[in-house]
Amino acid sequence: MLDDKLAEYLGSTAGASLPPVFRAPGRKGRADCPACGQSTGSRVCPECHNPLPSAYCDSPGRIVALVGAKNAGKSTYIAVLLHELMNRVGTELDASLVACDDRTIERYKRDFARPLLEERRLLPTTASAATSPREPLVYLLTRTRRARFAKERNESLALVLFDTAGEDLRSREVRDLHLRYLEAADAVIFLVDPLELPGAAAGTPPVAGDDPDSEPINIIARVTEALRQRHGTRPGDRLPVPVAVALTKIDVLRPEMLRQSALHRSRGGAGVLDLDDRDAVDAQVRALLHEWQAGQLDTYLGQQYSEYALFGVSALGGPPEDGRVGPGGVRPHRAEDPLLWLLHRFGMLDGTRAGGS
Ligand SMILES: Nc1nc2c(ncn2[C@@H]2O[C@H](COP(=O)(O)OP(=O)(O)O)[C@@H](O)[C@H]2O)c(=O)[nH]1
Ligand SMILES: [Mg+2]
Repeated sequence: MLDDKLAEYLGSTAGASLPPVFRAPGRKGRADCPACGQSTGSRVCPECHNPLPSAYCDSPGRIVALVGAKNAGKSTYIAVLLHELMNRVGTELDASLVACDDRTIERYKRDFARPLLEERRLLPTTASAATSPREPLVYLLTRTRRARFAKERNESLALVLFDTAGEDLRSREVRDLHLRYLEAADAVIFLVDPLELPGAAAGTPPVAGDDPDSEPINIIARVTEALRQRHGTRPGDRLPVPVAVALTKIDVLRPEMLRQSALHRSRGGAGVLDLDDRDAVDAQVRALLHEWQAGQLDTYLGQQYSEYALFGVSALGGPPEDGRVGPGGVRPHRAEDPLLWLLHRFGMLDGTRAGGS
């Protein structure tokens, strides 16, 4: 039957049909309908009536919001990051990544993996949440840890990935109805296209022109505002939410700039976070931001967040050609770095330094 709350969220009655919604303690993941007595394992959000993932993904969840201007590379990055986690990086970390609901499986295949990884087509621009409500991708990441003198144990993390277009953040209406999760984010991955920074394009004007809403500092300021609402911090206090800021598409940067640099090297893959490498990349990206007249972004993050880290990634590994992935295929470079850092922050990945701990 038609569900009014879901219809309101979707902005249409199409697809807004649901069995009756009722409140229940939901222990063991099931409950009986008070009206007809039928038992159900389906759960919906009490606010918007959107379906929730099954109970096995319940705890402990971390919401990672992925934010960036239009064209920053968000969708491409999500496609590649998830694929890396399910394959190479998953193997390295002894981690499995499993979708928590059928919609996630279906959407990942249809909107991300099939077009980009199989058909090698660039992804279409993400529609605004106002016209097509955004559903998150929800995964359970489970890591087996082997400590030298302790028993093997599994640690799990529900990873909730939202792909948010920067332009959605300017409308309070859209923010209130569709982007409430931003307030609840446990971590933010903020993607910045270096070619949009004034100094990086070297002569060519940034593609977005002078739309202030697509400027990285304005987008991160909107997110900061949302986070402050939940945390209730005073303006002078730093927010405790870790923020990973990644320059995307670093394959387009002039090669002489990257040669023999930390960013250019590959990360040594050993199932730990190499803290020396982390420091080197962080310093290099900071230097690039300042060189490209985006030092303000660095300063702002330092003022607002107690923990933020800078990254440089390439999801594709090379420039696309004619609307398609380049001839070498998708060859990600350091795409997993921001997530590894977050896992380290969440206590799920050890950090090491060359000189011992
Ligand atoms: N050279 C290069 N281009 C990229 C990369 N990732 C994305 N792009 C380009 O950036 C465009 C926008 O990417 P998309 O993921 O759709 O951005 P979104 O709007 O933030 O979701 C794509 O069409 C690609 O042409 C990358 O790693 N390298
Ligand atoms: Mg997109």
